[in-house]
Amino acid sequence: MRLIIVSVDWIHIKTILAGSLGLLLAWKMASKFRKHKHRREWDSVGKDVVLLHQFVRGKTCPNLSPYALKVECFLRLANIQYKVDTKTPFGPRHKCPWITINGDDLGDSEFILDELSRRFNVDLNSPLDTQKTACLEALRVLADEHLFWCIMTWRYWLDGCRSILSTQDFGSFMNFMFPKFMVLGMKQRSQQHGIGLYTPEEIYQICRKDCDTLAAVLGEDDFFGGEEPCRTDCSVFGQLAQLMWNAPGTRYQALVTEVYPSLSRYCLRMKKKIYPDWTDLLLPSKEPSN
Ligand SMILES: N[C@@H](CCC(=O)N[C@@H](CS)C(=O)NCC(=O)O)C(=O)O
Repeated sequence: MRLIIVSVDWIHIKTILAGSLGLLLAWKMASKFRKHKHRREWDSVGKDVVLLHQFVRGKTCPNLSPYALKVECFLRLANIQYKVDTKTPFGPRHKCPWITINGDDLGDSEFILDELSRRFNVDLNSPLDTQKTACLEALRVLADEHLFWCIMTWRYWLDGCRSILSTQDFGSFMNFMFPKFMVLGMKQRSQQHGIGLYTPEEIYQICRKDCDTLAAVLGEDDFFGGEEPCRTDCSVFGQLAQLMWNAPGTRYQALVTEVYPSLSRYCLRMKKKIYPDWTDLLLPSKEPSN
């Protein structure tokens, strides 16, 4: 009798193992097939056409990722033909944005701008002298690597994702789930980074100081590049646009609209110059947009 039970159990185990293996194989084949399908789609955009992989458009600003806006601004300023994919926003290093060009996948906004400048022989900083270019590179680092952390720490942790959800259209399931993993995730990441060890007031003051610096460097100029936007403008605009359009009714938005109004005028100037189709790009919204 005991022997029969043992052999029946063994049959069960074998069936379960075979089933799991079958499922694993099917899943692997499906993901391989999906990758091939994506690859075919990505490579079909045409020679020298950039495919920009990024998050879906928002209701008040074309993207919630400052780096996606940065790359898109660059593509537009450099007159590089591009298309947008929002189905696969995460690429190399699991970051957004990334691009595909002529079959090559490239990640990291700064590396992307370097590579596109090389391939298309464009230099948005060409009118600037070496010293000005170097100072603007320092400002770019302030925007991409410092201001970014203030904004993200506030947006996803301190603000509990409230403002950002009001400017996006994620659907009710994601509206419910998003804060559940983002708040804790951002808290951990910003604490590991260091900025999350400050109080909310200190983080606001750090953000304010960055805006103070940006406003001082901009001065009376139209753009950071002077009369025309340069490469740094893409980075700075990407970050400031998050305060201007993706933080409605908050003191973070007021940093550009009230404390440093020259920055909101700058954002509007960039919007007008680079995004004449801004409103068409946005998702339908009941909120009035600037
Ligand atoms: N240094 C990267 C940063 C990109 C980045 O951090 N993107 C964010 C979205 S704004 C992202 O993908 N975050 C997902 C994650 O870090 O897990 C760049 O310049 O592209």
